[in-house]
Amino acid sequence: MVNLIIDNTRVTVSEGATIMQAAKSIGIEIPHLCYLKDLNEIAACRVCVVEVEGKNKLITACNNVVEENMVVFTNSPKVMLDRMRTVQMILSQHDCKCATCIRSGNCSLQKLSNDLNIQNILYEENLECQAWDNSFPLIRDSKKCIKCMRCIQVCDKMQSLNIWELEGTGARTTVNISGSRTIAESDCSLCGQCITHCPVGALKERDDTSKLWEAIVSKDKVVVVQVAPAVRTAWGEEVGLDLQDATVNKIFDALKKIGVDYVFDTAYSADLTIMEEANEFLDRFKSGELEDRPMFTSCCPGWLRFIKGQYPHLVPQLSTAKSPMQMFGSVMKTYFSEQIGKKPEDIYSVAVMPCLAKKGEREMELFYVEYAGHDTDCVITTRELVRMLRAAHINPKTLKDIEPDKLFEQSSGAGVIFGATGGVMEAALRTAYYTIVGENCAPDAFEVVRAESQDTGVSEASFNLNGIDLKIAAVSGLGNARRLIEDIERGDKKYDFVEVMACPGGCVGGGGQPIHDGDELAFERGKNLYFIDKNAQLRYSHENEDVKALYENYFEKPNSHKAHMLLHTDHNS
Ligand code: HC0
Ligand code: SF4
Repeated sequence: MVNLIIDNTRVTVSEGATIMQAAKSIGIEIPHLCYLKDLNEIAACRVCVVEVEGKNKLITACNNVVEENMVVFTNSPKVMLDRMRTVQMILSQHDCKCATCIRSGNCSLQKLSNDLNIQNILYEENLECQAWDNSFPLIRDSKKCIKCMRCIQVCDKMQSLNIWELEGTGARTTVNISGSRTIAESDCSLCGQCITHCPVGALKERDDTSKLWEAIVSKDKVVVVQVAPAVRTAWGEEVGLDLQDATVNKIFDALKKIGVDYVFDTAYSADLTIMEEANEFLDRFKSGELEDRPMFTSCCPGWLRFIKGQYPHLVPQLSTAKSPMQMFGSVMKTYFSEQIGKKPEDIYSVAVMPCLAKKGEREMELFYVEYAGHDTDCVITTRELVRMLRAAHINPKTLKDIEPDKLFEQSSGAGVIFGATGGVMEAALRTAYYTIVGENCAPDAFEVVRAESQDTGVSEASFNLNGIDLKIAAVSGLGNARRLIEDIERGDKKYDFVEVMACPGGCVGGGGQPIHDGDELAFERGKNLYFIDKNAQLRYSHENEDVKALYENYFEKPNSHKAHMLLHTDHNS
């Protein structure tokens, strides 16, 4: 252990701890912009400088380790003056139009300059504006970039995709797409992790809220909205509701209040997906098709972009099931439109998702059905939903819990846990067990596939179901997925069924979720989905009465010809 004094307080920490960690252990948050634990410890911004007795120069707290008997000052006049000058230099190269910035109120640079009482920008440089394709779901504003390098490190180290690189030198240094490509030409998975780790407004999602407002205003459109599992556990963070109050049922009420016609829970179509995917898995498993390589889940569009770009030869291993979002869109434009006496093209199908890649997924031609347009017409993120509610001055405290609309009212806890890593696998195993054994397993029989933290990013397990041995894995984060695939390809690992989610922790940690600079909330949010599952009346997808009715009235049975036409897809095309 190492003993030192920080701001006149004695502190004892483990050897190798940084000054920043030591200060944090006694409740002192040293300001910083670029630091991200284990990802970005390069002291690029120099905001975290501290004074150390006996040293002439200030040193950075994020990457200097503690020494025995060190005496550190984090807020001496010398430190604060230096920090102020540094922030003024950063502001001189930053587009400070806060009133129209998406991150206003949630910007680390804005907070820091307010805290340091900076009221003037001393030098204003002519900022260069890089060209950008604003039709792409991920948008970068080079004038707001503060060159903290977080996006580069997150994309390289966490997602293993190396989309960003540093270009230019000196004051002209900036971040751009690597290899002189445009973002659309790059292999970007659209996971959005670079956005949620950006301390300012340099990266953001394409805002699609005006399209949705137009559809709501239009008299010709019936606006039908589905809300994804992971949205319910995060939207409250943005509107100031406690976890137990921030229900999906209040989101339904809010959507109705802004003029939406029908509201549904994507957890319903997650149950439908399980019926298709679990049966597909058992068919492919029994046929011997999975002897060499596993079947991979297909519901995470960031993962789909990744496998198609990085491992195209593995695409045939994907489940052919569309994602719950796309299945619901397809059902809305066919069965549902028939039931309410409308034409498919009259339906405007919207999905509220924690995810940017879902914006890309809805545009993929492979989901396009000529007569009805795309399965999903518009995807907005959790952040966009909250912005819409704010614009409509909806007071979250006045919202009531209302049920989803008729035909698709029921959903199971198995559908809800789709939003957390391992959830799709666990839900599928509950139904696969029933199909093989003929009775239900205990609802938590497969809880070992749940992940408590991102320590390894992979959960694996083996089960014997009535004499059938199954080896499965669930992985989140694309860097972890790449390591797992390499293990499989080398023959070091063998699985029958693998779930992959692009974002650490699964959709709960999605790139469209509320941003809390530096705090990773994915696993806390995931626990909430498991809590909802535990308290749900229905815990098995195959017991969903509204899903059963859809088969009776429309699809006949899982994997029927009609189900294949509308609920499955060919990922090779
Ligand atoms: Fe997900 Fe989904 S679980 S991908 O993370 O499968 O975005 O929440 O909606 O489609 O259900 C996201 C979340 C979904 C889909 C579901 C799946
Ligand atoms: Fe990299 Fe994901 Fe950002 Fe794309 S969205 S650049 S893959 S971190």
